[in-house]
Amino acid sequence: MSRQLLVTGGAGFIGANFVHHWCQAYPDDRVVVLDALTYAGNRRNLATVEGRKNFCFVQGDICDRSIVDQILQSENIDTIAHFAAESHVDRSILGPGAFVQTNVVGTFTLLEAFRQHWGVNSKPPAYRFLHVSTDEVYGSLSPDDAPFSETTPYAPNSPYSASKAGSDHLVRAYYHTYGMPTLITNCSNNYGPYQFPEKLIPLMCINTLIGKSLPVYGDGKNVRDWLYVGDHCRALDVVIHSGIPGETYNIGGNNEVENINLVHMLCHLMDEFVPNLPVRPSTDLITFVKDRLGHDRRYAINATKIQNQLHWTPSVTISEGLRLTVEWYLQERNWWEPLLSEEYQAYYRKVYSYT
Ligand code: NAD
Ligand code: TDX
Repeated sequence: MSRQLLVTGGAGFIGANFVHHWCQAYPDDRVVVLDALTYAGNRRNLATVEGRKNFCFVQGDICDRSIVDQILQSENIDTIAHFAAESHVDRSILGPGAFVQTNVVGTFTLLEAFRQHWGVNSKPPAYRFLHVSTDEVYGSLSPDDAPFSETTPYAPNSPYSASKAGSDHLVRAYYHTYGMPTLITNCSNNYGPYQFPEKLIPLMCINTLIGKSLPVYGDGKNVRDWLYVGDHCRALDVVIHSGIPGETYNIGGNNEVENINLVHMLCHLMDEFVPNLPVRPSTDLITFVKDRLGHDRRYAINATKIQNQLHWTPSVTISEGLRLTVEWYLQERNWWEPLLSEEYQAYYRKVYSYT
């Protein structure tokens, strides 16, 4: 069966990787991207699929009900893959309002529009609403705690994770109340091509290349569970095709790494790949800076449910994935240089006020 997909946030990091994956794997499916092109959205992320007859890009806000209704109807959408969000924790600390608006109100708008569209079409069993969420909704783990499972109670600690938790609860309620065929995924930290420069891995790669200090928050011993973005996209594919409506699936890489160790790994790759770095060894650029407010200590995912029930496992190891990612940022200087705009520099000064 071919699908007509609406991908919200498809011009962002994971959304664009997902669109590439889907267009390659299912060339007969229709893919419509709805994206507001905020600072994090970039039409160039979709350059390789623009021009395909089964692809269409619409610039618009997920909070705009009329535009959402119009796309659902005119494109006869049967599947929503919902990525659009404000996604950066540090920005949510500086200004939480946009997070509540897009992540909560935007998700609510999509749910309402899809509920109406699904009902008008006599509730077809193949319809799906996939909500792409995060492991951050579960809060923070101590070193000896078991990894997050699908039954771990929610305990979000940042405005970002609280807004994602709010949206998860709404999605869950639409299944339980209306029987709408929703699916929720909670994934760990992604990395790979097209990630905006503000996030840890691209930030460290870019700063090393331009000889800027590498800001590590606090003692650098916070732990994240890293997953290569292509593996996340394959997991979302199996959840859309084989996931059971109403269910939640945790997705993770089984790759717990302390931030400081990750930064060291990146520095070593940079030293290996780039002979003429402004500062060598690049570890000399590492600077411990004031900690992020409310900084979660450790995230870790127990992904046995999706592994056992849907037969998904990550395929890219952390060392392979970091190598691929560093190579991409080295080759794609023309992609990231324009993103270091005046607006970005102003944001950077606010977060890293020591510079
Ligand atoms: P991103 O910030 O790179 O991209 C977000 C995209 O959404 C951008 O293209 C932006 O223009 C668009 N957008 C923002 N507000 C919008 C609005 N109101 N209307 C329409 N489009 C809007 O984010 P990402 O890292 O690709 O994350 C995608 C999703 O995956 C998010 O929902 C995030 O919570 C979730 N997630 C991310 C990670 C991660 O490590 N990056 C991990 C787990 C889950
Ligand atoms: O300059 C930095 N220095 C630093 O030490 C930055 C940007 C980050 N960090 C630390 C904070 C975190 O412990 O590195 C870790 C990773 O930081 P981010 O890349 O900002 O990711 P995180 O806050 O963990 O959230 C990410 O993963 C879960 C995504 O941004 C979220 O959208 C996703 O839900």
